[in-house]
Amino acid sequence: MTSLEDALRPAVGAAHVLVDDDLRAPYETDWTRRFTGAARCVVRPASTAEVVAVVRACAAAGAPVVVQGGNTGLVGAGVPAGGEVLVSLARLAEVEPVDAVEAQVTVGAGVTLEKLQTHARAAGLDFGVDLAARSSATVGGMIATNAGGIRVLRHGSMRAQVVGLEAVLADGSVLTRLGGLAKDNTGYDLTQLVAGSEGTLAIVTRARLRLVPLLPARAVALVAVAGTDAALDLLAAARAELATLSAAEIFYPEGLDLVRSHARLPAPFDGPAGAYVVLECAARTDPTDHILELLSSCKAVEDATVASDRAGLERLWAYREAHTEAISAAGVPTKLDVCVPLGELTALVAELPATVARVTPTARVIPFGHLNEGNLHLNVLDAGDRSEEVTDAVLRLVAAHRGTISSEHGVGRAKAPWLSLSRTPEEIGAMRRIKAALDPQGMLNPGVLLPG
Ligand code: 2HG
Ligand code: ZN
Repeated sequence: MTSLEDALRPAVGAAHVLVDDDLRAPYETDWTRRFTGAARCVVRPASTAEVVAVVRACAAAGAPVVVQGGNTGLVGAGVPAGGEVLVSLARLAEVEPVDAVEAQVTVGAGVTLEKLQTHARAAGLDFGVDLAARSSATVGGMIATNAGGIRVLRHGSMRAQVVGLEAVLADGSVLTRLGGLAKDNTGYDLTQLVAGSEGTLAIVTRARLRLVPLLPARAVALVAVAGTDAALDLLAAARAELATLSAAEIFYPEGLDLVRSHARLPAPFDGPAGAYVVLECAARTDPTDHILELLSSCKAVEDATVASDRAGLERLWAYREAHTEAISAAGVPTKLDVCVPLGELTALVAELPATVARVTPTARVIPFGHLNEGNLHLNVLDAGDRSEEVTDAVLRLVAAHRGTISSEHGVGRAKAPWLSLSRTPEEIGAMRRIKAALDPQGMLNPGVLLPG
């Protein structure tokens, strides 16, 4: 009798079935170091046909699989819970030539965001989603989680960029829809069903992506404001007056302190502020004047610094983008990623410290995120063994403010027990029926998204 590993070796090549502990290890712990589990083995297919062979072999052996892209996920969806075959899509890294007329491109699931951006820009276009993990995050994982990032304000989330995909179902059959037609009303939208399904319905192997105009002239303002309310006043003015607005982000003094000591950055302003907003404009020609005009007329602005050269843009963005790394350097955070209506944001931020302190006085919350969407990343440090209780308390607070328990990182294993705070029993029932229809054996990413 042959083992599953013996069936996998001819499917992908013996060098790409990793069984030894030290070879598997880099794939088995997530970026935050919070989620970790032993894989039965790691398999690295290089084509859709190889993914099909892997899925068929695993299905025949009754072996569940967990799918991994760049391993930058933050909800424990891309690392094993224990014993699954880990399918890494990193080798599906082919990029096809940009179709300039359609403004589309077809790429493999393992292509990193950075490679996609470079490829699109070389053709005079750009990709609509951008995020801090760009050098590692891959297209397949970004589709699976419906990733958001800093340009949702201008171009929408990942789903809005995906015009078609190729994906392998749990029985090894392949959905191929890479034609990229702008209009196509021929039944269920399987592409959008798979997008955001966190690897539970199908394994994305290739994607047809929409591209956007390249806007090479950018101006960024880092603005000190009194607090969340003032940040929202500034956002309202920016939305009303800046046709070129491409990002509006927020962070607070707690995060700034961590970032400054981790990245050794100077204080951006002479005095302290209640909150900090990053506004970015992007256009064909320098949009600095637009930003300066807004800053001089908006009463919420207490202090501001503006840049439009490459080094200056990087310097100002670093205060916001270095949050994740700075927080991780300070400990293993409990990561929450929530979204509330903008009218609830001030109350949520104000109530967070007491909510967390009621669970454990040692814990501290570092909020930051995407102001335009009301999407806050709530990173909790020093929760000790009370991480679950902190999660429960904060997610209930968010639900009470009409928010969602997952905004752009996905539900994964981390948030699955709280799914009912954001979705009705009827919705969860419908999701379960779809899952059962497409993956009756429960092969793909078990335990992810749908509570067990
Ligand atoms: C970001 O916006 C990412 O920087 C990561 O979504 C958020 O580390 C986090 O919690
Ligand atoms: Zn984010």
